[in-house]
Amino acid sequence: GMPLARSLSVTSLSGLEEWDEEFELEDAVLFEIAWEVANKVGGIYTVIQTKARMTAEEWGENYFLVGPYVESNVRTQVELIESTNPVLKRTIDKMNSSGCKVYFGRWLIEGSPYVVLIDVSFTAWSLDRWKSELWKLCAIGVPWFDREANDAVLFGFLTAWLLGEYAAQSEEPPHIVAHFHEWLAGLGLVLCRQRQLPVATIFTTHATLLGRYLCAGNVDFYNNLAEFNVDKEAGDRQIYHRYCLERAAAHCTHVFTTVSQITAIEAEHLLKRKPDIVTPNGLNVKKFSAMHEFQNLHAQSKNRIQEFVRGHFYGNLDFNLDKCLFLFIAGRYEFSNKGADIFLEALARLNYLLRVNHSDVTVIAFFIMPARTNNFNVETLKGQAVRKQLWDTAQTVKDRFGKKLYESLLVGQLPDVSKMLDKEDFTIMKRAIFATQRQCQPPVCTHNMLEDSSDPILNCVRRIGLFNSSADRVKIIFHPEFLSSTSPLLPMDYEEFVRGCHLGVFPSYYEPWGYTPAECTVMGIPSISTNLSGFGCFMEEHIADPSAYGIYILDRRYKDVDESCNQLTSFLFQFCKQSRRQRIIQRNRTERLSDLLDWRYLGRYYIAARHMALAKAFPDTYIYEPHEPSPTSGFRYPRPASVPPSPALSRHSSPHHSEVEDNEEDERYDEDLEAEKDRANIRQPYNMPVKGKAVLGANG
Ligand code: U2F
Ligand code: UDP
Ligand code: G6P
Repeated sequence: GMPLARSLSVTSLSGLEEWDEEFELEDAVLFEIAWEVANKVGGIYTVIQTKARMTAEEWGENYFLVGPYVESNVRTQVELIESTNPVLKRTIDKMNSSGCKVYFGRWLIEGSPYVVLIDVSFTAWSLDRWKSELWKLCAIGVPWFDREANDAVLFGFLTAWLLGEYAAQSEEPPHIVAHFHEWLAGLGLVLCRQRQLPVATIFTTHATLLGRYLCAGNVDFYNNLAEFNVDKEAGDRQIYHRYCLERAAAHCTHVFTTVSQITAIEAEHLLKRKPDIVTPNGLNVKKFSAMHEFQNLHAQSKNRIQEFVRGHFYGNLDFNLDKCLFLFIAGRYEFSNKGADIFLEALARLNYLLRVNHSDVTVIAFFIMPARTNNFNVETLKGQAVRKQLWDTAQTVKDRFGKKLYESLLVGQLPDVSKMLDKEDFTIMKRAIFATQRQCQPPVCTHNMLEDSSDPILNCVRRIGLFNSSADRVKIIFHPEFLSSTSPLLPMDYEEFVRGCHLGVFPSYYEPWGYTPAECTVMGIPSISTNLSGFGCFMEEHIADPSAYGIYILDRRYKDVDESCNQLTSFLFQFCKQSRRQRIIQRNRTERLSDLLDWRYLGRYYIAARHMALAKAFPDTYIYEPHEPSPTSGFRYPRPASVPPSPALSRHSSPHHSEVEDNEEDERYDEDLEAEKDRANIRQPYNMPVKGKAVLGANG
């Protein structure tokens, strides 16, 4: 028979509560179904890819991810094999002999989980038949021109077919858990229920369709949540059929979950069902054996960003790169949902503050948001070419210099320094300098934009007038493409880039979770998020003094835009006033929060959701008893033992400060002591009032 899957017991995570689960999974099998399995589109890919190792450890041979077959993805990330599970093998063979194309393999990521990949276009001949079945069944009409919705129909019917066939091929009635993510995968769930398959279903939504659309428009979203006429709003935006698919999945499922409290409240109003449990997003945290390795990585990556900046600002390098701070915003290009609008406005105000205070700090703000482009622009490429040329020139002169030095030493003489550089050396250097003079200012945008005149970032930059001129203390670089280590311009992958920056800025208005600040945190890079993002609320709930840990949470809920913008400006200005030493200390604190975001800790919510679903679908076999109190309620990181690294309060801002600024041995020692004290505190966590179940809080 099949090996029994065992439940995982969550072991010690430096002070975080342990949680032993005594739940026998028996012979259950888990299918996790999403359009982003081995297929990177956005944040759901990150959820599935980072969670795989932990889920595979728990479910072993009984865990299968189900996604679309995309040839280019399979070529690079999947090893196709035969299924060793006889029931699944029969299932796939049967489908393949009935006009489907279903593949089986191992996804080559940590945990190497099994994947079942379905070629939806191969079965496109069934689309019309399935659409009319859908119409008869639940009166959802999918228009022919909506490509994504068509894919959702095909994927839905095919995944339900897979699960139904698996049940039919099993000798004994199986216990199947099927976890569906997002509306694109939701139809499979609806069909499982309608066909009364022996499947315990979970639906996780990572945002709501209506929420995304309403927020992107000009709507006071959070104050009107209860008021929206959902059908009309969906209809007005031509997404009524998608909305129906999403809402049907949310209502049909045994267990409904979403990624944060704030999205739970949104779902309750817009989808008309309260989630049963919140399943926050975790990460697969890498631990380095050397405590300070992440600090070294910061320094290395920062050097590479500095090289890029040297090229980009050639001819205008009149600022001190060592006093230059790198800020960035990254993600899907939703100008106001992601808060790029107030970031730009705050940068304009920061520029003013730094100028009137005669600050020697220069801020470079990177915008990494993909837009339609026609490749890199000439001026930007030229910058890097010029840098290379100057570098080569310096090397040439250095070699000539070295040779003369050597000759001189060979004859037993100290060199005559005034003769080490001759006329030719000067000519070479002058020529290089002449060739690199520049008439224009360093470009704001690295690419040729297809919609240059209507682009929201560029238009905002035009309005606030931040054009990278010498007088500006704040410079802007818009890179409208995701980063890649093969880029000729900035050859770094995203993770390396984040490590090299000083602060991630994510002032989102609509953000169900927000992986970007979480990723910063586990790499020890401070970030700004908001109390309208799932991540921000989660951190606020779990840390007594978030900003001391480099987690700045902007108030966008109780403040109007202008007030929020002022607060953001003040965060940025305070950050600019920190010394290097303070930044190092703060990064150490930020990194110490990693355990809180690790799947080894947050995975327990997914585990709970599965147990709830099994108990609901198979009450004779499974019983679910909720934890009392709920799994993570009450845990809080204490205020750091030493003074927060705010410039005004820090014990380090003594008059001798600048002399000791770079003495790192010293502060590492301090910081280790501090960490020791913090750990001691964590063992006796604050006694937080328990807010009932870890489901829906009252803070809406
Ligand atoms: C929702 O999805 P999103 O697609 O908006 O996801 P984000 O959380 O903003 O994550 C964006 C991902 O893109 C990655 C980055 C993140 O994993 O590392 N990325 C990249 O690969 N290269 C780059 O140059 C820049 C970014 C929802 F809106 C979010 O709130 C939820 O967090 C998410 C998952 O539940 O779903
Ligand atoms: N480097 C640089 N700019 C360039 C090319 C190289 O700053 O345009 C750096 C590179 O990152 C490396 C160093 O210069 O840190 C060169 O070291 P390498 O070992 O390649 O050469 P060496 O200095 O030993 O001749
Ligand atoms: C890390 C490195 C240090 C470096 C520092 C720079 O801590 O280990 O060697 O001095 O980063 O910090 P900064 O915030 O100025 O980039």
